[in-house]
Amino acid sequence: MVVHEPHKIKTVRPLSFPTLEERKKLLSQVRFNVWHLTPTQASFDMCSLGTNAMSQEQLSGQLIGDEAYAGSRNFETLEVSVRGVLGHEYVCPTHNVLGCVKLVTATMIPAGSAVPSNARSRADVFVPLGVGYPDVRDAKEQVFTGNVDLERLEEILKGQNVAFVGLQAFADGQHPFSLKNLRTVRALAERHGKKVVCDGSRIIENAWHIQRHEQGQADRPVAEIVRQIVKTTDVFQMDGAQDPKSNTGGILTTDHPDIHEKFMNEVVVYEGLHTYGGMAGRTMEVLARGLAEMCDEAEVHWVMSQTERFTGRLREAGVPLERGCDGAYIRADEFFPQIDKNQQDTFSAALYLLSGVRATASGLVNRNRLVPVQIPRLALTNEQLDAIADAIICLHGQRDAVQGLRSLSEGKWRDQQAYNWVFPDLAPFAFETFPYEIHTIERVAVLTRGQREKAIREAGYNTFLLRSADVTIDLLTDSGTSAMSTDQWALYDGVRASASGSDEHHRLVAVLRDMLGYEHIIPTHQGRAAEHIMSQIMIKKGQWVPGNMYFTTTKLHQELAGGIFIDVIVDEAHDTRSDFPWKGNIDLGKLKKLIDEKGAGSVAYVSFEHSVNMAGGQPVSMDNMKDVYTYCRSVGIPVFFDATRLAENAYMIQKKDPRYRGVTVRDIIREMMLYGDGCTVSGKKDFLINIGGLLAFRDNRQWAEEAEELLRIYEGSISDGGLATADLAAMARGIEEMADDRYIRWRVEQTQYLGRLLTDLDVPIVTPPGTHAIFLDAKRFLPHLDQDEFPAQRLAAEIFVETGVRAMERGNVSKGRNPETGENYRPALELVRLTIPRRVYTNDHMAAVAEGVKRVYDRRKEIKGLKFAYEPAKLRFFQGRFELLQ
Ligand code: P70
Repeated sequence: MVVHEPHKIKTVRPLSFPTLEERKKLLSQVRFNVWHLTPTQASFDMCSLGTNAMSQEQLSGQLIGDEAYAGSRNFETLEVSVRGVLGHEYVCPTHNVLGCVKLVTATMIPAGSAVPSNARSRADVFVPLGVGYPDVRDAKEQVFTGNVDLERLEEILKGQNVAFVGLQAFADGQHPFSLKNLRTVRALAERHGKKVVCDGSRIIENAWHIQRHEQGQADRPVAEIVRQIVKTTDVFQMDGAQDPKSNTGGILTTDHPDIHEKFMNEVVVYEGLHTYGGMAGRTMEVLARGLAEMCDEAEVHWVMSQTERFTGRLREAGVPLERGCDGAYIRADEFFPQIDKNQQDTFSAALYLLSGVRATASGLVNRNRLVPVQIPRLALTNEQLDAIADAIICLHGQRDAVQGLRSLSEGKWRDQQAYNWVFPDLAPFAFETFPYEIHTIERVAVLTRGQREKAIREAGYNTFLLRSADVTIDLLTDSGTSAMSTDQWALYDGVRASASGSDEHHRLVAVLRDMLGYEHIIPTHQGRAAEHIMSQIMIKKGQWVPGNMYFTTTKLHQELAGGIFIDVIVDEAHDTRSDFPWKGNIDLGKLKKLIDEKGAGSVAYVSFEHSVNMAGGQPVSMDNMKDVYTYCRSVGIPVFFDATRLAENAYMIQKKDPRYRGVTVRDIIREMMLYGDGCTVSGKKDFLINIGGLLAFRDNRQWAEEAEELLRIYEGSISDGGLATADLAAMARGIEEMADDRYIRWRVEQTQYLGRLLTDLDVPIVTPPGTHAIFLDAKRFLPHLDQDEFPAQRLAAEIFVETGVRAMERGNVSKGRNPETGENYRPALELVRLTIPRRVYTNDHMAAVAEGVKRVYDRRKEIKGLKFAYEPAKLRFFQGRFELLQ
């Protein structure tokens, strides 16, 4: 079974991909020490400290810091989390783990004493303070390499003046201990009257290793193992920026009231008061929520599976590395055997030069020979990690071409190093991945099959009536379901709201004029509002409205205005097996015939949809837009686009029309829009927003004025169309983002990927795959069912039961009954739509969807049809309920 994230993406942060020339320039600016680069100068920044994606619940904690100096509520939340998750009674907050170390040093390490430890990384701190720091790690142990050599510890306990035994969970990021060893160490320390102090910043990774590899632990949840580890120590400390996924903060916990008392008395000297300890109130809240979430079994397994996959891929390719709890720790000296100095920083510089990936050693210069390539928790997809591994493998293949960095000045710490370098001539490497990192996630439901059967039965076998909370992967629609970017959020939050003119409105107008080349920009609250106004001002009763296949809301408003919709799409659009690349095209012959027959005066306008939804997300060619417009201009009929999915259509032109291969999507959009007189848009799709729409006209002032007249009555003011000012801000930014070539390519190619997976599995789908959705052909999927047994409706329900994936019926149920005959329409297309939200799901989700649909396909013969239990008169697909046919 395909493993996928137990969550979906809530907010994305755009990545930057500097060119080779930019990378060369930046490298020389930082004297070839990548430590000094910034994340926006890198493609991927491989560091796991404070870089994790949060859950939306955790992020929301950021907004409820009470920021009280004393007795803050956030501290109380933190206490509850610590007691609940870690099991210790007392907690002392600190600004980060160094704050913990400082308090422990001040209160628990008398001058001249030593701290035997299984970790080396704290030598940076202890050695300068004059604390003895003997290594007691068991070098012979193979699996639990962080275990303590008990004989050696006993020797030290007897011989030296020991302050306490200092342990680290997953010591130095590479060495986990076992529960058994930990318990023995504690007993040994106790016999010598010493305490055990443990840094558990990476306790989750250690607990996972115990569950995986220690005898008798396989069936225990991570949460239980975590608690047991903590309870086995006397003092436990954590860096908030590690497992609790905060951006900073620290905690020091214990069950000993006397030790806690000492911490409280010291914390005021170094950190802050004992109820905030150098953390902002919001940080305590984020940390507390992160603690409460960090043992989530599904999340732990997902994070660890990513680490295993990443290191496995590198190891298989022969890259010399050590296991890291959070990534691969590259053995730089073995990576570059021909180089005798500065191998670590040479690796960092060469990897950045090749790919823009930043990975760097930190701390003291001569600590070890490793470069950690750490995975920020939950922030990257497997597709990205595979590509990052490939960059390292690609560098490894060209390692002989790399010369070592030459030191200009040598310091004690890594950030003090500066070098000279001769750029190696490397074969180029380019990323073709999801161009974002994950900023926030939302957990998804994981139900048992039995629970899903119950849920769909209660929903009357109608996926519209399912609760979102019961859905694992929601492919009902791409409408309003996009993940916003951090840039959109920043503008959204920074807005100055207004019920009249606003800066955001001006900005939106400017962005749209530039993107579309249209003069008159009228925001609406969503697409159907724009369709309503467009239809009302442009259609006279009894006029024809030819279009390339209908869309439900569009057609409805044309009819409400007294128009008659007529379909003039090419015939190929109705053939689910045709491979014609431009199935969204208007058949110019059909259009001319209509106008010849009815006369130009009886046609209101041509309704021209980009990337035609009901045909399967099928694009229109540039030539077709040009031809239709040329003809319509000659007979005086306006052309209005439904430009809801204009960027997706533009990408298809870039991909399939060789003349546009090198042209940016932005320029293609602008040319497309030239061949029309105006447009309506549901902004909830390509505009990357959760609400919003648009009505626009190229240059006809009179239409615009008439539209604004209706806008004021039905929608809101002419400067907001009924949208919040904040939504205008998000929309303006979303429009810029939709035309980013990397984004739109990834977006449409993800849909194509799902299509390919399904065709490779012989599942019948509409070909070629569209831009926003894959349509399953229910007639071919369930050929034994009559169309009045609603095969698409049943198939959508069955897919939910099998996989937790929610799809949408687009067939006999949606089309309804013929009011004259009372019979079902039995349309040519009987489809199930798997619609892909933008920036929300990863390719692993897509693979899981394909695999699940295939399982349904394999048992298709046992699937029976449905009959209505309740059938509403209008738009019956929304509220209708069904029963299984026996
Ligand atoms: C979908 C959504 C909306 C849509 C569209 C095109 C090409 C206009 C609109 C309306 C939502 C939907 C709507 C009706 C029935 C089922 C689903 N399509 N033009 O899932 O825009 O929703 O903003 O008013 O696709 O396909 P709006």
